[in-house]
Amino acid sequence: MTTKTSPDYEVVVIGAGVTGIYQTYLIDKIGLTVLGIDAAPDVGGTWFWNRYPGCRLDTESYAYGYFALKGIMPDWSWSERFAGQPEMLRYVNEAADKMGVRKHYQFKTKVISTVFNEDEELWVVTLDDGKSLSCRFLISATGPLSASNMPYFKGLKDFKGKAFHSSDWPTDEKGLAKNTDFSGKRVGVIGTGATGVQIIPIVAETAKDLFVFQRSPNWCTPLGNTPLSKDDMELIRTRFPTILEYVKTTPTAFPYHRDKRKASEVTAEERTKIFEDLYNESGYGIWLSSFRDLLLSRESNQFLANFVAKKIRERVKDPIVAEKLIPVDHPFGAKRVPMETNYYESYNQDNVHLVDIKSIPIKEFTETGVTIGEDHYDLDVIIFATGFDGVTGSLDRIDIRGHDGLRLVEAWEDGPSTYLGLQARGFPNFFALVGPHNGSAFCNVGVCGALQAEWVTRMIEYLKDRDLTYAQPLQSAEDEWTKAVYADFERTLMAETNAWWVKVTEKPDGTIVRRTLVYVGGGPEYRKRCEEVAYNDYEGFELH
Ligand code: NA7
Repeated sequence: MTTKTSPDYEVVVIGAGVTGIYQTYLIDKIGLTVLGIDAAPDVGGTWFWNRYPGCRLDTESYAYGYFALKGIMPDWSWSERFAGQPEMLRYVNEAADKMGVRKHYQFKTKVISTVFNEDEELWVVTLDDGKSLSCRFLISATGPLSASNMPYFKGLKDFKGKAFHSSDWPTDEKGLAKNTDFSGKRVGVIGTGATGVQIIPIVAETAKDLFVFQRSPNWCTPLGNTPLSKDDMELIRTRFPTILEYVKTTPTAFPYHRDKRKASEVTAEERTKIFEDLYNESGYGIWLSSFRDLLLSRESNQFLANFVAKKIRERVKDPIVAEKLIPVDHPFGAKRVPMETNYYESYNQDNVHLVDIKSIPIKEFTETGVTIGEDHYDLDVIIFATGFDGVTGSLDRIDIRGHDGLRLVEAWEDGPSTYLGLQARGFPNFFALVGPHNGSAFCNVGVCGALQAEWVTRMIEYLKDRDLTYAQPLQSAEDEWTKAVYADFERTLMAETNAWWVKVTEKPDGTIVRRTLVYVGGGPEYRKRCEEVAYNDYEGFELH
């Protein structure tokens, strides 16, 4: 029995995205006081901030979202197989209404620091309005892709046109994206990851000239979006429980299982037929349901890479441009595979120009555009689709201090060290949802984030029921988990890339160290382990 000071709130949840609002709802449901905090003026998280034209899910809409809430959102209908951002934002808003969570949120507020008070075993959270408050349990749901990467470029501040990051798109008073008609404009897009690949074909439709400044091409495959009819939706609705059970069995909670065979176990003709079928199907299938050794065997990977390269050559008319669009620096699927709609065909338009900035990098920006080598490009608008400081970026931007003033950013300097990807020793009572090394960041976040929030809620309930005020991992449990996460990743071809889920650091002697930020052991294995831990009275945690 402990006699600690009562905190202002039992739980503070940082973030009002899909996972954060569900976590806040669950904590409220078990009767604990909870405060949610978000920098945005409303709910939505990634769907609030990313309003660029072309922004949409590339998870099947019906496989993303609040399965647990079907009871209170039985009438929701998706209009497209892969919903666009405005629909996603409406969905999260309606979910927030139905859950009644807005009243627990303080919006337009940033968390500046969180400091663990050892005597009282609670967190002191300081906000950018100057106020501080305390909570027993701190839960971050800050999103794996919310800290934008806006690189420094010489002269950019002098540019007289419009320049913005994709997640900071200018909006009107209703919050709708402005400046989406590029007629008569010369537009530059920097970055060809999943975001750039969504933006480019849309901008190409109206821009006078679109210059795509590409550092590295990605392996992109067709999204295959289609509208969903009323009948489709009725069928989906009847299948909700089955869909949830199904996606829970797949490694990433997307509705795809890998082919049980290795690529070498079938003939060349069969392989081509399989790849062709997958290429023509919607969504991630080609990445997630092709041969089981795709990300383990270089030979297997090369079969698929060759197939997709051939498709790029077929779709892009200019052979020089086609070659520039074929990746040579990473295996297929070892980085995120952007899902595209008319991406490659955009390069067949006279107004679209691909500029390689790897061999000749950007020199500087000027008042009127950008200089690359000796060439100057006049621009009216520059869109930075330069990605995010993935997974840990949003946590690094908060000054999180645990025992003895230990700063999280320093504790994780060489890569995260966690137990179950949920807690780190030295930071008691702090849970990171969809954070590093847990089974949710490399996953269909709509599903995995919710399952994780349910697990954390049960753990907090367990602690409250027993009047326990302190939980942190044992060093041995954390070491074992972290070692296994790194080892699993090292076995894959993903370990050689600089994808957003890899932390790349250069050591003083010039060596490059790549450490994974995500767990690649698969959702089922992850959740099995979490269930075992819970069943065994939170084995591996130090509780009192
Ligand atoms: P990504 O996938 O990280 O892509 C970022 C892109 O920006 C990528 O092409 C980068 O090239 C490029 N980049 C980054 N910094 C620079 C600089 N300094 N100069 C030129 N080019 C640069 O981010 P996205 O937003 O596209 O997608 C992130 C996720 O959001 C995505 O997986 C979805 O799940 C949603 P590089 O490859 O590093 O050479």
